[in-house]
Amino acid sequence: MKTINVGLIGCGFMGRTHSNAHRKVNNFFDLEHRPVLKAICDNNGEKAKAFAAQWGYESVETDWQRLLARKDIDLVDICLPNNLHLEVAVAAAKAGKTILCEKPLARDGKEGEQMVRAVEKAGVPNLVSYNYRRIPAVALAKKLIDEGRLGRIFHYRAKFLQDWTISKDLPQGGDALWRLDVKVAGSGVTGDLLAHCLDTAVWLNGGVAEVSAMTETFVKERKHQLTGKVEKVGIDDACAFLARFKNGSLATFESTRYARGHKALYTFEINGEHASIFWDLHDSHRLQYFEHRDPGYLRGWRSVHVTDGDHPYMGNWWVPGLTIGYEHSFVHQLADFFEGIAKGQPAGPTFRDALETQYVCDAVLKSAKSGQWEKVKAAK
Ligand code: SOE
Repeated sequence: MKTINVGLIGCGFMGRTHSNAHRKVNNFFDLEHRPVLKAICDNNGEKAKAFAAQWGYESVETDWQRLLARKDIDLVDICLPNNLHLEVAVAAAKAGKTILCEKPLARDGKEGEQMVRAVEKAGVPNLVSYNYRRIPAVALAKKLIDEGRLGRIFHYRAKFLQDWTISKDLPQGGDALWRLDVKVAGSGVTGDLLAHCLDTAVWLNGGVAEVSAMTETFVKERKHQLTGKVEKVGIDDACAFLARFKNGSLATFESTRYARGHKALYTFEINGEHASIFWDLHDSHRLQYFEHRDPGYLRGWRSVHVTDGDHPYMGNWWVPGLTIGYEHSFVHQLADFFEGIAKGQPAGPTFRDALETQYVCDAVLKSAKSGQWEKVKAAK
């Protein structure tokens, strides 16, 4: 078995999800590669040390450039805030490292383009962590669509609702709250949550041609955790947009961090000529499927419990009927990434695939400003 020495940068929530996946992947998937937790890097040395002890990293770095200079690091896992993705990924590509980068690819398409150029010039394997496409029920939706069961697609509908930023006393910026600081995050719910919806949507239903969007920032000023000053809030707290897919289907997307009672309500529905599919993250093992070609007296929404051995990924886990959860989507992502490397058939979304999502986000934010329909930049 070939070892892949991992240098992971960032000890936050995503650092944990990725570390957990590195630790588990070989227990459940038969792979040519085995990740070794070589180094954890965070500019806060104490935090990095504690993280290393908790997750079993062999060494600690406090400077990502030193990490990249290390010859014993094969894979750089970027779990940093969005404003650092560009610089770190470009340097990692130049250093010849394999790269796993947390979503979104970047703050905008311009940054994303530079990242795509860097990994393609260096010829290094690369993947962006849009984990929801690797939830078994979502992967089953992809299979059903690819089998042509839905026929012509008419509609796509997605939303991602949260409620954690409603308090006007919540500061912006710094650890855990950088998602509220536009300079760091690039945007609010558009880049953070709608990017997830878009990754799934483009994967399931193809490219988006044009969008018409509205955004709102409900709390206009917040204290900045790092400067201590009250500063203007530059992110979109909520965003809703209409879209036309290249295949002619119509779509609505909505996201907010102001939907009281909703913590992570990601749902999507796709309606075709013959069948429809609905999925809900809060009931993540269920795939709702309606098949119009069933005999009339039997027609109805089926609720498929996606836990059987022949369902995507599930044969690698327990026995039929037993569930897995959010964390496992990251394990699947790593298994697919390593399998792609072994077979020379890159798993998606590569940086280039994720650039397409970035272009849609750019068009959404542009449309919210212009008040016009905006075309999505064509991805090559
Ligand atoms: C934001 O609260 C967040 O953590 C996103 O950044 C993640 O990508 C999403 O999966 C859950 O919500």
